Amino acid sequence: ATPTQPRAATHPLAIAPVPSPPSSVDGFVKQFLLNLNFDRGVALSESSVTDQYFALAYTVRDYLMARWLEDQKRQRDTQAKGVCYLSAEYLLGRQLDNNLLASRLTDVASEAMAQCGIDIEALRAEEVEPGLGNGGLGRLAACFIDSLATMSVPNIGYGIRYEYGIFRQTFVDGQQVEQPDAWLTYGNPWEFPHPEAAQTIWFGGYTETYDDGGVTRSRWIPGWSVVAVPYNYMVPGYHNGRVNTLRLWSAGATSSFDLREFNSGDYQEAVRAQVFAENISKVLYPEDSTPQGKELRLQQQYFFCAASIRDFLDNVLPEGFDLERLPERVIFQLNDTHPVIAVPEFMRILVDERGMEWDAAWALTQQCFAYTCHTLLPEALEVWSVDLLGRLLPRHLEIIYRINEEFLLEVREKFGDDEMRIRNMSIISEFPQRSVRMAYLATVAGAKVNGVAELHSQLLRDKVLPDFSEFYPDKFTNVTNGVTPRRFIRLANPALADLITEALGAGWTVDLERLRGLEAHAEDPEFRARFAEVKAANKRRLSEVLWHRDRFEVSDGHLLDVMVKRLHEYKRQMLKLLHIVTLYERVASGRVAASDLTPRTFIFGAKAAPGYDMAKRIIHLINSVGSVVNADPVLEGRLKVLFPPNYNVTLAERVIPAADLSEQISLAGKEASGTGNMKFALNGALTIGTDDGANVEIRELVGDDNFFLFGQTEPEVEALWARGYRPAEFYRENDDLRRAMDLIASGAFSGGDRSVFEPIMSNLLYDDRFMVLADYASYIDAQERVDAAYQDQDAWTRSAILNVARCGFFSSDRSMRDYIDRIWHTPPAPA
Ligand code: F58
Repeated sequence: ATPTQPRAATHPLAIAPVPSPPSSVDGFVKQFLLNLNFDRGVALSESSVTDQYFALAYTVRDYLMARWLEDQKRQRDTQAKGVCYLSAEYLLGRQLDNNLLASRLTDVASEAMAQCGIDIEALRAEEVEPGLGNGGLGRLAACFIDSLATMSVPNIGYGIRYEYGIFRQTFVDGQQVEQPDAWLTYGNPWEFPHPEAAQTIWFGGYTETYDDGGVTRSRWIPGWSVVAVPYNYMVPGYHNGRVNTLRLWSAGATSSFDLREFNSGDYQEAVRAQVFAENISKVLYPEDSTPQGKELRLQQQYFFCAASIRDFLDNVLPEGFDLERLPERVIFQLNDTHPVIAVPEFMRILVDERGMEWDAAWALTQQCFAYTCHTLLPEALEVWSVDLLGRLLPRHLEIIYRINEEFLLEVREKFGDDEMRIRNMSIISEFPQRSVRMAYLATVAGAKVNGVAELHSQLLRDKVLPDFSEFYPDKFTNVTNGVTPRRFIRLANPALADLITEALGAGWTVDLERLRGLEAHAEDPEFRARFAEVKAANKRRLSEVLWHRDRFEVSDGHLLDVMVKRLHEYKRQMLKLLHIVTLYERVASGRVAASDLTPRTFIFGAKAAPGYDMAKRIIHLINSVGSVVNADPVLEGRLKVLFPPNYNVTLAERVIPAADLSEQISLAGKEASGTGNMKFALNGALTIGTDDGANVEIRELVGDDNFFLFGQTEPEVEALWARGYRPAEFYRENDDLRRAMDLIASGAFSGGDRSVFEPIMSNLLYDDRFMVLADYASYIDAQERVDAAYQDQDAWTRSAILNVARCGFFSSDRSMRDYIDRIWHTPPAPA
């Protein structure tokens, strides 16, 4: 186990952490060379870029180390209430720059590297980003732990150290091909493994009842186990000297397991056990919304939850801690349903292992957990078949049954024997097979349930969990998402950050509402000119990146129109594509002169879940349209479609600051929040968007004049479904739409082959679950307003500045304050 009580110190230097090296260039150079020599085992003259990157990373770590150790000690000493964030995903992005920024070492490090004759840019480029998440949900977790550290809130982020993160996307003939993301190949300088603190995690087996002094109790006799090895990561606060911890678990074989096999001489079998165990943390499931119900995924979930709960109870809490006081000490925040299995695990520990009465344990659980929901799509709500759950975690299934039984009794007490309602609210659903509804379990167990934007939270109450919100009227709340201004303004857009600091002074990075001060500057022509120059410079920078990366060229003077997010039908990349094909078709057919087009470059970035057929076809179509449009001289180079493969956090940091127009065009009522929308607005892009997710709040803040709204509202969508939606009617009645779809269907983008994209076209015509055709006319109309607005560059820039000025609300620091006020009730840590 981790030593929680430090041994008595004898040497004077041993009573406190070794102090940080001096923050001078000389001090930095010296430390860097020490690391290069002693940790990498090379001399500077012989070192590779990889060696240099590692030594630089170690050096940055060295500066953070004393603070990290102090914070861990402080947390042990004060036992202040903290947040355990349980998340299966953390989409961290590169660490080097962020950690330099947090520790105020950016300039010192550049100068030190220069003195060593090293280009620090090359070292930056050497870092492989940890892609331990799929998209919004994982990136949100990364923003949140950054904000908590910056706000000095004690926090441990718990998750999984996947050996392979989100797949690398490549295109072969325009089609997505997935490659494994072997991000650990060269090692990882940012992690601290603690194999000595490994825990055994049990699975399978059976339960039995036994007599405990006259009471019949149940206990679990598990069948097999793996070990969970913690890897710690530093999470430094921005300029506040705080360093929190992210603890990710890696799976391995238990030694008893392979020893037994080894002794019996079956070496093959011993190795098989090893491989089997390591599988659990081998790879991130690349699903973006539809959980597949795979056994390994449930193993992953239980693996990290069990390790985390036990780690907290055994290693973070002091020995002999009175569990009755746990709610004063911790809140476990469940990032979606993926960690909900922590609930029955917590109950099992309290009741079976610590001998607590069920009711007392349940009362604690209902104070110590809270649940964040990130979706509205019914197919995205996780369920686990009772078969599978019972096989893997038989005792947990019993516990879930009992939770459900007692919950349904309460429901009966309140609503009477309304069997329909009972069936609807049961944690166990009976069709199509008996399964556990994880969102219901989370809702019953959690002290609070929150959605991630106002509209989403309201729909969650009214549409997804209406019976529950009636039963628990005070449980439901909203916390609108946010993004960290450190990574997404300071690091991603240094030119804008400098301009803001010049206008407003320092301090806005941790108090983003101060951006309001830019409103006045929006009226200053000189400021507008400088803001426009920043945007232009960011476009040039992006252009270099895309040239270097993909040999793409971004033409000067184009409106940069960007849609980057996971590929999903509800997000409607198809709507964007129909706009592009419409513009092309108008010119190709001679109805519009190329010279009348507003020059635009469209940038897509999107990964499709490997098993999501329609999404992959849409990727193929985007690439195919791009090939034709980019090559057709009829357009005189006025439209360009660029789809750089493998969109990730690193690319986002280059694309977002360059964008003029942000595409947030999901069908109303489908996107829970979106966070890309916030990043774009904060970097001075204007949004074209539907009344969905956090777009609603963005528009309210920036004002209708600075936002291109289109499409049906959520109630209008509902009404159209109720009337009967027939997409083919929209096709027949809209000439532009018909021509665009006919052009695709004709094989114009598939070398004459009409079959390739037929499934997309017939889906749109006869099904169109996400009402692409219904919103098409309104979208095209809004795009025409965009074109018109872009003619007046100065007015556009003014709008862009107002977007930045009015979006300070979307800092994840504010999200954290809302969680603290509405859910966690953690006091700020003493300075
Ligand atoms: C996203 N969900 C929402 N899920 O779609 C987005 O609106 C929201 O802004 C964001 O969460 C943060 O709240 C999301 O990213 C996943 O990626 C899951 C991964 C695991 C399988 C199920 C989907």
